[in-house]
Amino acid sequence: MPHIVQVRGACPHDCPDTCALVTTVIDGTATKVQGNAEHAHTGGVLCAKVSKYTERTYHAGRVLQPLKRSGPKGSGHFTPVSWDEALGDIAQRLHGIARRAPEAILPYSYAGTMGLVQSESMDRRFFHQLGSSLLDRTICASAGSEALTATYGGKLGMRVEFFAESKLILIWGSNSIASNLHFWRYAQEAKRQGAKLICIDPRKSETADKCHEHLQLLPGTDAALALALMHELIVHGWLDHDYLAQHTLGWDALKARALQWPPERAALICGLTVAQIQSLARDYGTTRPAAIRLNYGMQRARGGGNAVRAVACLPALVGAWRHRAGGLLLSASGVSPFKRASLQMPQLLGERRPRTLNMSQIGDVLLHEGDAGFGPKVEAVVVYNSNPVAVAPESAKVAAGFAREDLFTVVLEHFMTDTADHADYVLPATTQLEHWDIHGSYGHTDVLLNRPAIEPQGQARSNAQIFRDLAMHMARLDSAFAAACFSESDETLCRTAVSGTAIDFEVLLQQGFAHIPLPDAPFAEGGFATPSGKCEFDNPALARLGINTLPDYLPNYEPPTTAYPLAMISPPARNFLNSSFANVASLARMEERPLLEMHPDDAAARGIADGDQLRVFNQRGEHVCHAAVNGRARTGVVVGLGIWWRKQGANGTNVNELTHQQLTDIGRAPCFYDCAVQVEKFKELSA
Ligand SMILES: Nc1nc2c(c(=O)[nH]1)N[C@H]1C(S)=C(S)[C@@H](COP(=O)(O)OP(=O)(O)OC[C@H]3O[C@@H](n4cnc5c(=O)[nH]c(N)nc54)[C@H](O)[C@@H]3O)O[C@H]1N2
Ligand SMILES: Nc1nc2c(c(=O)[nH]1)N[C@H]1C(S)=C(S)[C@@H](COP(=O)(O)OP(=O)(O)OC[C@H]3O[C@@H](n4cnc5c(=O)[nH]c(N)nc54)[C@H](O)[C@@H]3O)O[C@H]1N2
Ligand code: SF4
Ligand SMILES: [Mo]
Repeated sequence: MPHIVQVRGACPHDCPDTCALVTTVIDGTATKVQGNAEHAHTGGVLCAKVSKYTERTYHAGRVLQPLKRSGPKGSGHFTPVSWDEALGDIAQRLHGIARRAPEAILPYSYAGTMGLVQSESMDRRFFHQLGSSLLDRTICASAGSEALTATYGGKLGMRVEFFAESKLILIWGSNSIASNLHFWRYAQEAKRQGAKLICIDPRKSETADKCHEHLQLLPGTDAALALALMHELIVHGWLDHDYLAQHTLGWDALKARALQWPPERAALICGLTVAQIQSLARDYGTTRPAAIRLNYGMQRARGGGNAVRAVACLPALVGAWRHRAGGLLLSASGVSPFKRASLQMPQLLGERRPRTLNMSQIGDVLLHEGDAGFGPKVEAVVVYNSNPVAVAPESAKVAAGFAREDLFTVVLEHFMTDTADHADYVLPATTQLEHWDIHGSYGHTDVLLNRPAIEPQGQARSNAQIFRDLAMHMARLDSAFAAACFSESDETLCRTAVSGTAIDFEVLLQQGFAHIPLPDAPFAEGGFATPSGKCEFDNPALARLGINTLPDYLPNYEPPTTAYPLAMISPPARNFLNSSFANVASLARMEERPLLEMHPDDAAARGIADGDQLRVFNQRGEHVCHAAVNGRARTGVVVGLGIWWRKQGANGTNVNELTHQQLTDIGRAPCFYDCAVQVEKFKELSA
């Protein structure tokens, strides 16, 4: 008789849905991964990517033993070594640098797994004790997070389930069907109940296809649109004066600003018609309850933070917050009860205050020679849960930085990514099926527990285990690493994350998820988390950033020019998760090959037809891929769906060869979608 068990878990990926998983294990082998039907937000449904999680877990390309570089940097030549040899050598190297200049060591991690244990617990303790540089984790969400916090006082918003009761939903800067599928299920429910769905996106996305209306604005112009909507709400009297008076700060100033934004002005900037803007304003001003699902699309341009602020003001103008199905959701992760400080132990820093380096400028950071302002040159990088050579902007510089022969690089990975290729040591990490973890979510408000379903594959160890083991090797050189906090198990860390909170670990053990107790409508009676307790239209604290304290429209860094007349955006492909899954054959087949979507007019003007190989380039570099003249791009905009690995590209590049390292107005985040390019038919390489 085969031994069959079902193990409850959580999807680890950087996705707002944080699904509850059930893995079927037969005689120690995971045979399928499904959605947990008992978890309401998951509803038993997973996306195509994670339905293939066993394909990823048992992939022939898994790194299953520690590897040491045996060829030139970046050549991808490695020799297997024992854990003891790898960790002993890494400890020696890091200790040697730390004795001279601890800040010359840089941890680099993001959300390859979102679990608290495998992404922000033992690793942070280790680096805090070491005194290495701190990392400003800005690559995804900080523009919007800080903008939302400047307006509402935290990452707070509607509960996602109540979108199902809305009568109007603006899906603004989000391709929900691709990147937030479980929100889309609530939106569809609303649609069935008669709600109108409007998508605001420069690309005719899969989501735009399914909405009643689509406003195909130019990238980076959302603040202008939001200000014009305010203009219309004011001139037509579609305002909730009582809500404005009681629960907002700075209305007179915002009103004066918005009155400078008639739809005619915004229409020119946004590339929309006046009628489109007026019609959107009418819908928003006259439909109750009205909800906005605001997402990351608009944040990845110079004015991304201001754009989020402008949109985030809208619900207060019309009093949408009064109803639980009205308001706005960007992220509600601010309600998370986790004991992050207990996991990360910043007190291990003692008196030390290391510098903070911005992950979104890793290219420049690694190429910096060091000086009084910057501090010491970076001599060692430890990368985990991230693939910076593929995902960080201006990748020629990132790759050149990682190719430095004098840089000591350790990469904890599942696969030989573009980044792992550049390592001195690659250490095999476990996948979500092989380790414990605990998860919050940025798209719903439940907490999930992930239990290991199978044994670690090969010699893989969990990230937390690797940092525990590294601490043990360090302890031979520096006794501070012998402290008890460096030996707590993954399961203990899961418990620590919720101990003393409203979340009962026993409930997590039993059902795999637990609800955070919350009111239905967060701001029905005001009660914003800002210092004033109000929705802060005007926030004087923003003056320190050198920006206007009221929401404003900031033009892109790279407006189209004669040399580079096309605006390139590069949102995620539906079947990849950032650069994860690009190596899973069945999913890569669905995405076919690296593509650039073009409008028929822009393609024809360059003699390009659907399927042609092309060269997309600017002053930073070039990327060779194929044209998709598929009706999704508007004139003046091209779309390079990501994120393919560089080594999958015809000329060894991906879209980030073209992006730059300038930062957003708020949040120090990258401007992936603020990027001017030119395109021409490619002549030399063949497919
Ligand atoms: N399948 C899949 N799901 C994912 C991911 C993935 O890679 N694949 N990535 C995950 C991660 S890390 C994140 S951060 C989220 C991101 O997912 P979203 O929050 O949905 O953000 P993006 O995919 O960056 O962009 C969403 C939409 O915004 C549009 N857009 C681009 N520029 C602008 C603009 O200036 N204004 C407006 N209004 N829209 C614009 C894009 O065309 C795109 O259709 O998704 C997560 N989910
Ligand atoms: N041009 C362009 N660039 C972008 C974006 C864009 O829209 N356009 N999106 C940006 C955004 S929103 C984000 S969030 C970033 C994402 O960038 P990253 O956070 O780097 O995300 P991934 O590319 O998915 O890489 C995560 C890596 O972590 C590994 N991993 C997963 N789980 C574990 C684990 O438990 N242990 C270890 N050691 N490794 C693990 C995976 O194998 C994978 O290689 O990319 C950004 N880059
Ligand atoms: S990637 Fe997102 S939609 Fe897919 S299983 Fe994970 S949480 Fe759910
Ligand atoms: Mo992201």
